Amino acid sequence: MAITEAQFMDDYKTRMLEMYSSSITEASKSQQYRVLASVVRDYYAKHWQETKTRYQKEDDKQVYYFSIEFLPGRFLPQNMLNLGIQDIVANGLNKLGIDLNHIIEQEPDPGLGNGGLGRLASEFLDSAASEGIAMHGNGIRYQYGLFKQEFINGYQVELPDDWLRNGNIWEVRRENRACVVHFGGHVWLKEDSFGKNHAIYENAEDVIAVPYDIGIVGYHNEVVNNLRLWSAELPYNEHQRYTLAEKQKVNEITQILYPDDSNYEGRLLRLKQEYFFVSAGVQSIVRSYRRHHRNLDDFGEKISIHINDTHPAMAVAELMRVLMDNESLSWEKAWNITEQVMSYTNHTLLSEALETWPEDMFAQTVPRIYQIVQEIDRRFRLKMVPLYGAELVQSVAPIADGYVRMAYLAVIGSHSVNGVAKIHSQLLQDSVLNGLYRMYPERFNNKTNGITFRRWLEVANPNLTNLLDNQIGQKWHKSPHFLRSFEVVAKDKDVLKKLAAVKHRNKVAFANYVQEHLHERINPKAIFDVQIKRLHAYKRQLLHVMYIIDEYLQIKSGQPLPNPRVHIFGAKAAPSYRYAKQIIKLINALAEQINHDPDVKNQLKIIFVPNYGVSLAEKIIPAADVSEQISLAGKEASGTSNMKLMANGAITLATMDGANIEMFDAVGSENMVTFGLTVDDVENYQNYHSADFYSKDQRIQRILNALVDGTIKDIESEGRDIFNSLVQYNDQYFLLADYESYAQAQEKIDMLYQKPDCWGKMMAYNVANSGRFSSDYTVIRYAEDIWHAKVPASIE
Ligand code: H53
Repeated sequence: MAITEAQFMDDYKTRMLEMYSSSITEASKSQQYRVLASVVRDYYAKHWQETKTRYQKEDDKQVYYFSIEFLPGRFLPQNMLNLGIQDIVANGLNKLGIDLNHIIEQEPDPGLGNGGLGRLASEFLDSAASEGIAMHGNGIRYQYGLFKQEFINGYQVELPDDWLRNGNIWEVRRENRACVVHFGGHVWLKEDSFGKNHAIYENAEDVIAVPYDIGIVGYHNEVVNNLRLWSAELPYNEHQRYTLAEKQKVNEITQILYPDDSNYEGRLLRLKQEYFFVSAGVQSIVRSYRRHHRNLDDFGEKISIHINDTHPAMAVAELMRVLMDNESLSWEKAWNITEQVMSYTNHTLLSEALETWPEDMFAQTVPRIYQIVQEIDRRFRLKMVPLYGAELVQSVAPIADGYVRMAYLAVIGSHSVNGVAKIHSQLLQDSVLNGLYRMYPERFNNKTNGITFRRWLEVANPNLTNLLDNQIGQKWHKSPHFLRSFEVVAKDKDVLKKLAAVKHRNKVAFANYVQEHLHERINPKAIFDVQIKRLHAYKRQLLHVMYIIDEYLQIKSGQPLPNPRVHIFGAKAAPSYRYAKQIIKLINALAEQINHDPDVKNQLKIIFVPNYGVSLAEKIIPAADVSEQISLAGKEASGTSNMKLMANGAITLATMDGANIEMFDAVGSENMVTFGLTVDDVENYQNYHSADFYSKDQRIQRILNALVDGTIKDIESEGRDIFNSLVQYNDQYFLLADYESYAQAQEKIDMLYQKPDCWGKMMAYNVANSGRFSSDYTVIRYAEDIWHAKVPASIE
């Protein structure tokens, strides 16, 4: 973008006056932030409008990514980077006496997602815009984001995340694009004098969906796509007055994000949320298409709707509804279009995360959608029973045993179904979706997740970015495959030293952050051993904790550790997930004890960073030495923090699960430390008795006893429950079976860390081979194989 420093300073001062009638020095930091955000928004406003017009003029296929979560992180640094103005802004502000880094810290992270799913959706938006692919987000504008996490006495406490308190500079409310969404009541079909059916809604509850649009700025390419988030409001009617209770009931729909990650709770409000953003999204897509097309003949060629996990699966039935009830298409014509338009990504194999709605709740909440799903079910059975038999068909039909099954609906209504890592896609075909795979094998494919190097290197790790730029040039900014050449360059010992110096500088920066915010001193020479992800039993933070206890007992018995270690955790637990919260308490209790035990003498520290989210990840990841990716094999669909940490030169300590397997293929066995049961081992494990591991292995015994014998203070009930889960209730996630191999892997890490040349080479190989995990490539594969959308940028 062609803007000079002088021009920027002028724009900034003027905007400060316009918005706050204030001078720069008088303004608060938060005002300084809002002024800057508003100026930056102006810089892409024209591109935003022009992108829209160009798409219309060229009649490009438009892709809509429907997701109940987005996790964009701060927009300001990303937008400045993508517009190519970060240096101009930093220098200009500097001259005005403002430190850009302080201003960036003022922007709250939009809490519109829980974890991997939402973050991936945002990375895809960034990548699509950067590749010039016409892809837009469709989701919910939650008034309150995921809760703000605090620890009180080591327990997780959830506080509201009022992220919109000071408004959101990046969004534009578009009342003129509002839609009506019908809930409940009765629906019947009335034939008009031309023999066409019309759906008549009686006693339905109408809710207005008002869109708020956020521009998604592409990287140096003047493309700005759209993220449309819907907010629920009451219909405006001057004759009708509403009670407070009625208003609250409607506002409730978009008030709060459900704090569950890969876990499903069959709650009515969630069903409403899902239909709300799906219906509004589908209606607005059809309406805007109709503004520029005389009929719907080419709709399937020009529109793609992507169903991100099962939450938006009702899009299948909603598009059918709109095409039949509003556009008077026949079932057959509408169904052909729907199959052509829809595609679905599955993100989990966990049965507890696959949505199934009780039929009566579904029928009462979205009666017309229920009728349509019933008809989809009837036709599916009619076609498939003669081919595959009643039993198989029953096992995968959209409605069975009193439930509407969203994953099956999504597969049946889409032309493409994908998993998010090779192994995950394979397991989907072999197990969870096997019945449907047999019926529609051509629909199934894999799209391994990816990350955006712009945020995880250029924004988050300027030190490493500079080193890479100096060593291999800047081509990797546009095509991360070029990182590969760092492998060759890094054969030079001098470069490895520089790489080590970068890591050290990042560790010092994080140590300073920890000291300032958590009042704990950590030694930057220690191994920074990082596990950052939602707290979930299958992710096995507890395995990591077992090793810390092991280390602690070792120190207490008089043996020093080979290297000092800092174990860094970031994790939120769903508020209703008792076991996960007990593990949080355990980690905090251990931290309290170990960090203050004079015998430990700073050999060992635990830092549990509260309120983990995108902005904290940007601070932790560049400083990480070890990346813990230790889920039970077969449980983590892909993972994405594994890729971010790899790109930042952390060494992965991993089970053969999700995308770890592809990372292993990329770097080779010398550059990654793996351990534990494989998917096949887990599947073939006959008669697992965790109690045997406890009784036979003295090391495990010592560790687990520490949970219940008072060695670890202040965890009376948690220690006992956790102990029981592992010993009495047969350790669902095979921690004890994997412990020995995990501990050996940790010992290997210690050994490798003591050889700086070797460690440096491993770091370099990880950085150099991470390029293939760029979400730019992933999105291009979606565009080419699934959406059949134009990919303008040629990739080198
Ligand atoms: O999605 C990530 C995966 C990760 C998986 C996660 C996920 C959620 O965050 C929420 C719901 C869900 O079904 C899956 O757990 O393995 O990397 C993006 O694909």
